[in-house]
Amino acid sequence: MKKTLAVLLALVLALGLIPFSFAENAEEDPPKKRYIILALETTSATGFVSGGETIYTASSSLPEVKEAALRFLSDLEASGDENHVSLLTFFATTEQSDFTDRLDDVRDRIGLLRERGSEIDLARVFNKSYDQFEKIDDPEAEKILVVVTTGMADSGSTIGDGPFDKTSPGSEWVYRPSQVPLWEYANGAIYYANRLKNNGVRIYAIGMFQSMEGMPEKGQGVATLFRETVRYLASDEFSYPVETPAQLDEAFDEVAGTINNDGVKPPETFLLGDVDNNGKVESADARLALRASVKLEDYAEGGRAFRAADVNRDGKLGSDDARTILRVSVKLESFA
Ligand SMILES: [Ca+2]
Ligand SMILES: [Ca+2]
Repeated sequence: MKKTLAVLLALVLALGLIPFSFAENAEEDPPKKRYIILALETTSATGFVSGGETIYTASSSLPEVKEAALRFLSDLEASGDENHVSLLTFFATTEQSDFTDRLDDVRDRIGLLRERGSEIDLARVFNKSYDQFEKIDDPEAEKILVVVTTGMADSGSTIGDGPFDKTSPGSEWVYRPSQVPLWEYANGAIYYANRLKNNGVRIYAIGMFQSMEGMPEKGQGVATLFRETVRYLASDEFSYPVETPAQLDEAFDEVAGTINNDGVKPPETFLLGDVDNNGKVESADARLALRASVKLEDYAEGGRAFRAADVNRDGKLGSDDARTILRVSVKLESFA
């Protein structure tokens, strides 16, 4: 038996596909139909000036975001549901593609993204998404916005009323050219995000805070403002703060896992052996685990995918993990 499995694993790795499929649950739910806008901030570095001096420069995370977004699309595909995705990129303005179920087209667009702009009109993201969702006339379809943002807004709509005011953390920070406090822009974005939610759109917000990691004491208030903004933008508990690059993949994985699970956060953040996070342990997971064991997949240590793949929990991803996952997927074994 051992030998057969080794040969099968080798085949799987060599061909990149499963030569035959194993019988799965015959009773499957009918595929769900979802419209998903994936909104990515493309701004380059942002300088923070206090007392005439630049105290901190937050660098762009676009390269990491692109990579994680590509994985997010693969995670979505794992569900087998009907996903229509529109890519929206934003800085002082927005660019948006039509909804398409050809996710390869979306991948191509993501691949071409470059850092652009320095000002950020966050309210516009929600306004434009509102218009885009208005075009969908299928009342049954689920509408989802996944926004990846630093939580910063310094252009576009400003509103005095909202969750933030003169007493909020970081309220002394203004956008220099306009002298408008940043919290007024934040209120503007939150206002339009709420309008979207009230129209039945679920908003997942991934907060890119790793670029604020080295912010000195003086700037901590404004960093708090950005963090809180992301929480307000998201629907209920669907905000995902990212503090380290490795957490970015995790956040995208969790969002995809929750979307695939019809908007319900899976009780466990991962299922042992379910490397691709589609809720099932299948031969595809064994393939990913095997690829990870030879460094063809790069899973951050301690991350969700890593923990799901390390089924013998020895802190390493080896071919033995892949083998166990394959055996479990065909019910020759179960996890201890
Ligand atoms: Ca799986
Ligand atoms: Ca292991």
